[in-house]
Amino acid sequence: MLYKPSIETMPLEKLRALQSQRLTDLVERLYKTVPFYKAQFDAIRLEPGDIKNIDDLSKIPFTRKTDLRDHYPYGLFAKPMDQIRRIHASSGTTGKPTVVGYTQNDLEIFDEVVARSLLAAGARPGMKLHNAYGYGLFTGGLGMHGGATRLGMAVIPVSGGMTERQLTILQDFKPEVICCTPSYAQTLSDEFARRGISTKDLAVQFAVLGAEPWTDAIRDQVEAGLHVQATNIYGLSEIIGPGVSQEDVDEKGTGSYIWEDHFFPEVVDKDTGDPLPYGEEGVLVFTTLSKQAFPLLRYWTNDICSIYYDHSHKRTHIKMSAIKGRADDMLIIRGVNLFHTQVEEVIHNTGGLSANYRLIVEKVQNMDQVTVEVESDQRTTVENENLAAGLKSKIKATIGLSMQIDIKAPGSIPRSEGGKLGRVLDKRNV
Ligand code: DLL
Repeated sequence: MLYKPSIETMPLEKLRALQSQRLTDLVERLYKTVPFYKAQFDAIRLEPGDIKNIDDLSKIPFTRKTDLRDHYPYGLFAKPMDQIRRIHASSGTTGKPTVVGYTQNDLEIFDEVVARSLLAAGARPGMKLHNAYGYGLFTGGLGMHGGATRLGMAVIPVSGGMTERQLTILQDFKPEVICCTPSYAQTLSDEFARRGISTKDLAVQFAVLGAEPWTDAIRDQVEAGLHVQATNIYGLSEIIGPGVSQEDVDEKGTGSYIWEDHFFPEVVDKDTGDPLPYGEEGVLVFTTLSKQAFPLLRYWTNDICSIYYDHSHKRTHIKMSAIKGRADDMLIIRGVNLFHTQVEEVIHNTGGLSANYRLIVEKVQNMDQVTVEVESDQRTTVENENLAAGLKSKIKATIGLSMQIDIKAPGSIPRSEGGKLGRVLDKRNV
């Protein structure tokens, strides 16, 4: 490994000691500088000195998105504005954006975790990165940019959108690595195919995909379509941006390493908030151990996954499973909980279907009805009918819900234009 092997392979006891030290320092600091945290502690008569090591973390209350909104824009900053060097924001589905800030030291941590992530994804110093994450308030563009520069790559700051230009740059500038959302990687791959351009001669070898949930269905399509090895990068603005966790290119499908020297994860029960054992699925909660400007204690991400140690692999850091969805994006269909990624997995296991799909949810005679629109290039009606019947029965058998299947011609389902793609159209409440 080229980058900081001492940290990524640190024995667990040493990692715990480092985390405990960082947590106790952080708690002292936050109690003094952020009135919200002082009030949180005082309300339950918790004192900074009660937090002696990382095992005491669960004594601390959660911080939620609503707390961030209530202190909009800068109320949770732990450093004065003259020490802030960058501000990002993420737009939620409702209301005001969430505003986050970074000191110079925070930006260095950001660069470091993204550099680690790129390296794990297969990138090496001297390679070129086609960066198709959006630049701007979104953390994706500038976050990947800084980390790639730190690693010693040449960044091509393409940003999102303008697909035609992306294709030209991929062909002519010869980047070895691309990063974008998985749905946009699908768009790029489809566009090459539509124009009859072979991707075999492209220089690109690695795709670093994240910012939205995705499964092996999309991985297979992108890997075949662009001739790359595709890995998952996860992160959120509140914690730092991209680079909270990353899948290793040699360990695809086994989860993403969380850089837990900086971001301490817990998975908790979505109803009770009780910490869950490793391997159980629940809500991911993070404590930022080393950030200065915008540190968070036990931040409730709303993302659903599990965390576990996997000692058969390269690093000692904990892994997280692919995100199934966000707790607030979970559909409830006739009483059954459903994430769109579950349907994506079944599509993947059915064969003959592309991973371009969306779910339309409606009320029909007061009953929830889900229609799966999915593309296939099978031509005859009979073939399409067979595919639809196969998918329908697999969905019923694995998810337990009856859904309508609508096989569509290639290119007829809306594509990502660079940003995050919504795969569900819920018409029930409009
Ligand atoms: O999406 C940061 C990012 C940029 C991550 C580029 C990866 C690549 P936000 O806009 O604040 O930040 O959105 C964060 O996106 O809580 C998840 O729900 C979702 N998300 C991010 N990465 C993944 C992923 C960026 N790999 C929210 N898989 C998070 C599933 C993801 N969901």
